[in-house]
Amino acid sequence: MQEREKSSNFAQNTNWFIIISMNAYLSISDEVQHALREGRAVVALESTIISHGMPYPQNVSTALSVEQAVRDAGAVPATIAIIGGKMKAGCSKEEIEYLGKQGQQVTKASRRDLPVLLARGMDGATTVTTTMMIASMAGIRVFATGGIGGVHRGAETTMDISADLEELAQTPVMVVCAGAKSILDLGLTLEYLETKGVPVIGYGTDELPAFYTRHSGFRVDYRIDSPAELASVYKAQRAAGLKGGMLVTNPIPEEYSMPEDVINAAIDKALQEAAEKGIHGKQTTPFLLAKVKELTGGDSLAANIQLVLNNARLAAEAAVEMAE
Ligand code: PSU
Ligand code: MN
Repeated sequence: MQEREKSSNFAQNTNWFIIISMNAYLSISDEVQHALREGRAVVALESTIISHGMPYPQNVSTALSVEQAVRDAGAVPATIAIIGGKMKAGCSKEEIEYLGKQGQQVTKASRRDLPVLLARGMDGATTVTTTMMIASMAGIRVFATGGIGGVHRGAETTMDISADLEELAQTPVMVVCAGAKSILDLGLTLEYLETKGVPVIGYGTDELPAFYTRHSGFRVDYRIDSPAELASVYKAQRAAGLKGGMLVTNPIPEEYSMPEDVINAAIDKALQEAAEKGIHGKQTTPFLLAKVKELTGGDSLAANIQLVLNNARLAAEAAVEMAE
């Protein structure tokens, strides 16, 4: 039995090595490669949150403390981005600093952007979609972020639905987030995820958290209270041959959550301004995020930083359970 396990591990590792060495556009850092080869816990982290989600220099310091939080919980962080036309799993400190300084100058890279960015040797900050894709290519199973994209308010006419939802439906990565901001239509976002067959888990809660606040009024499919059970659900999904990932929504810690009326007023104002200015397409989410931040001052940034750290810790704990 043990021999059999050993040889199937060997076969898996060999397959993994062949797959990653076949992709000329994929570049995995030495540390991440070693961890994966030894079957240790690895947590993917996205880079659009660095370039488009927070101002410099807080974006860089946050990205580095998030990596540290993953390490403190016993896993190896892999910040993902596109640098010089390579899909990087495991950015260096210098690369994180570079993306943070470039800010909105870097292309926000979704699935449809990859072929051109790679062929032209360009840089790109990865969204939830492309971070999941690259994590999966590298063999990383868990990913921590702040908030995901979803169905925008008014999508029944604009058809603005984030590619993040499609990716969750097809790519086998567990995404740990703090729910979604109510710049989106949260009810429609849940409906869409249901249609696409994506399990939505509340961590320690029956309610979908709304990023800055712990409550949205919408129920999630399942409540799970331990990293071990998160890992077992992910493993069952794989063992049963099911496609797609899963969404873990982890509420912001009470002490950092924001007053609902303050945040909702800011969101309403941001949506109104976006409509007046005719903001659309890939600019919508970064515009709304920046406006909300501007309207709520430093408070929302502080909350944002804390919830990402909280998600990184949980993702690392789940990854450690998976590796055992
Ligand atoms: N929502 C947030 N913070 C973010 C994003 C969304 O609260 O940083 C970013 C993520 O990278 C997400 C992307 O994948 O925006 C979604 O963009 P769009 O709505 O254009 O798909
Ligand atoms: Mn969109």
